[in-house]
Amino acid sequence: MAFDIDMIKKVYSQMVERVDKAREIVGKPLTLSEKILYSHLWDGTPDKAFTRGKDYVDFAPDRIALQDATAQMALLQFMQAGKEKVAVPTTVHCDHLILAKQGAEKDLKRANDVSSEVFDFLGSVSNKFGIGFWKPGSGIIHQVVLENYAFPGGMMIGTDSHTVNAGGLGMLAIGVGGADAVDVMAGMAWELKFPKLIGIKLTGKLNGWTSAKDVILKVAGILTVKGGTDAIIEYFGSGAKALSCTGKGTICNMGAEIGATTSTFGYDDSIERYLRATDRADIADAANEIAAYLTGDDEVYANPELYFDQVIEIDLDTLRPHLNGPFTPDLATPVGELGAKAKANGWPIKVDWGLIGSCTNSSYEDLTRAASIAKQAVDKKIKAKADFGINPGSEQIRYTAERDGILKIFEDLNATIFTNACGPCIGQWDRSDVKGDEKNTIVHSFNRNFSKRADGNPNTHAFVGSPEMVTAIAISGRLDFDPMNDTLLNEDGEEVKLDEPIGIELPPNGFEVKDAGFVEPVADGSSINISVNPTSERLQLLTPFEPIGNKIEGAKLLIKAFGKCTTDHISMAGPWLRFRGHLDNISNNCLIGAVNAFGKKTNFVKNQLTGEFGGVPDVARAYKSAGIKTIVVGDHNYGEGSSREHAAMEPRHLGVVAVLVKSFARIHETNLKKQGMLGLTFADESDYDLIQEDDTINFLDLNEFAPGKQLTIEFVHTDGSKDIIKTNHTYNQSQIEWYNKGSALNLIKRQSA
Ligand code: MIC
Ligand code: SF4
Repeated sequence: MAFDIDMIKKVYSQMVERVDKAREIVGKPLTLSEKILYSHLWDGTPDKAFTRGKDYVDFAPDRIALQDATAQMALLQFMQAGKEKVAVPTTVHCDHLILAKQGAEKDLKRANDVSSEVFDFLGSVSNKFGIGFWKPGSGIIHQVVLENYAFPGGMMIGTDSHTVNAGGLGMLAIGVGGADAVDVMAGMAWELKFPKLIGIKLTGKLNGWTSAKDVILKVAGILTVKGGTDAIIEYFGSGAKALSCTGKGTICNMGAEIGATTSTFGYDDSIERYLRATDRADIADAANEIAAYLTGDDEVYANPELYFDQVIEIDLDTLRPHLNGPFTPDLATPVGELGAKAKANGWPIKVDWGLIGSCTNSSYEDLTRAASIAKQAVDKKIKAKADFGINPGSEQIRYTAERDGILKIFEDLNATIFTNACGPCIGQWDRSDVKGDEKNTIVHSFNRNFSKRADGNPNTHAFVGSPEMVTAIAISGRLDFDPMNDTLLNEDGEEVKLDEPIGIELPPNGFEVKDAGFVEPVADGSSINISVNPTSERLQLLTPFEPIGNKIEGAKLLIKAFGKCTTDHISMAGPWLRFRGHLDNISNNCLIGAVNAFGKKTNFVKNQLTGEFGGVPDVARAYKSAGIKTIVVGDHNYGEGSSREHAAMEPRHLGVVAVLVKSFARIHETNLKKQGMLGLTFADESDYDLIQEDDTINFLDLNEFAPGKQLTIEFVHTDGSKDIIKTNHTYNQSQIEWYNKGSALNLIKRQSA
């Protein structure tokens, strides 16, 4: 039986009336995305149509998921909101804090020792406030959500950008910062700009080496890392129906890499099969009763150009397997063409590691397809040239894969089976084969490959591919290997070829698990006390931010970031995940990965008070103690990647008042607003070039801060000359209130008091 089935039935019971009403108001057939959006309005039944890409709308999500690395800050904020219980079903998943080193058993034990303080804190806060708790080792948040909580037609938010994975089950699942989750946990509406809609029509059928992963690798190549910003991507067509539910999940998961608000698929047979296979026949039965409401209207899919803002068509019959990278997930190259490209660019051809799993690609189908390649290597006497590691997505997947002999196949290839957790995908990887900054190549089936992400080494060239392609490449040990055309030499000196992968969509003997790792909260948690040790280096209670006020004069430039500046550059993960619950300590990584436009070095900026250069956090702290406000300047898609609100809270804590960039990634822009800061964009992009290292900065009309009104900023250069520039912002009136009060949380606290 499904969790929270009554909630799901309630959603379905309202859906028919709300969708019918929306269709009448909008005056035309509806996409699935619109059906879900209009049936989740905070105000109930729709009474007006919204303008895509423009109107801010209040929504009522059905559920929330948090993972350990973001939950700490989210729950530290929620604890201040003055509530007894969470207002909607919520879960916490311990998956990001487990270092991959020696294999599952030892690694999990070590993590439970090293991070017991944090896990105990998350466990007791969950118990107190009625939150379901998934222990370390239970699996990666998005797999566990897909297996247990996602449902067609639902809307959820999660404090992780890959929450969007649940779109594979026909949901609108959206990644947010912790402060957004706090709103909903506290029983308030969740605000989102009504998204634009991109329709992707899939025709044909996947075949041979091509997998669901290649659909999204291709889409990333077409749309680039910012092409999905402020849009929902809806997949449809015969090719979509032919994909497995978990394959759909993979495609939706990596929608985060193109900045999409979320991605989704209409309810169909494969989704029904997955629901039944994961013991949720009750949801499948309920969904079948309103099936037409859980997918787009026929007219929409027949003439998509009339209903979507943009339409892309991909023919799965001819789609080729891809490898994307290095350093960015949208650099798409068909397998077979990578050798020449790598040579031209100096990317190492030798592959040192193949890694599969993660929240993106660890389904039963993924593992069986990869295992079918691994088995051939063993049978045909080929030794894997690269090291090989696997992070199963959940204990249920791991247990079932072990029972069915799949893990044994990988072990025969000398693979290390790591914990059911994020591991190397988030830099939780104690990699011993490469020393220092040595140039090297790895391939993985994860979603992100930003610089330094997996192992902290800026010279690790990471390429993203399907699990079966990663397996083949790892076996060959070469980036230019094309398993469709090339042969390998086996131990007997014979040339052998790998046959096409064969996968099994769902386990023929059903999923099985002994201890899934779930802890249900007590019914009444009011007597549970949460204590945070004041000397802890991992957890720190929050002190409310003071409002910045409407006078910013004499501010200094902390850093002008050059080029790609993701949340990994702003607040690195890996070893720093250890401080995610301690704002002051984690602030010591603030912007240390960003490249300074002056001098092109990382973590090396001028302190204008002394004329000396220092690390970004140190210089920021120097300005802060001198009572000087600072600003950060950046390029396009600033804050791409993670939902981590630390990337906003750290600069805020260190005295940064405004972040001025060419464009923002959606979640990060909201995170800045929530923490009571100014997130601004250049009205004229080329003004970025006017800003100099020693500038003194004055805001000229901040006292007139209002929706839709530009803000004017004066940059006074050291030679006495000035540039006065216009900046845009997207604050509405209530978001300006967050700024005025110092943060959104300060406002909630006032309201509950
Ligand atoms: C990621 O994949 O970058 C993460 C780590 O899961 C983040 C969340 C975090 O920073 O804790 C995300 O995707 O939001
Ligand atoms: Fe974990 Fe990687 Fe998925 Fe993020 S992308 S949730 S780090 S597995």
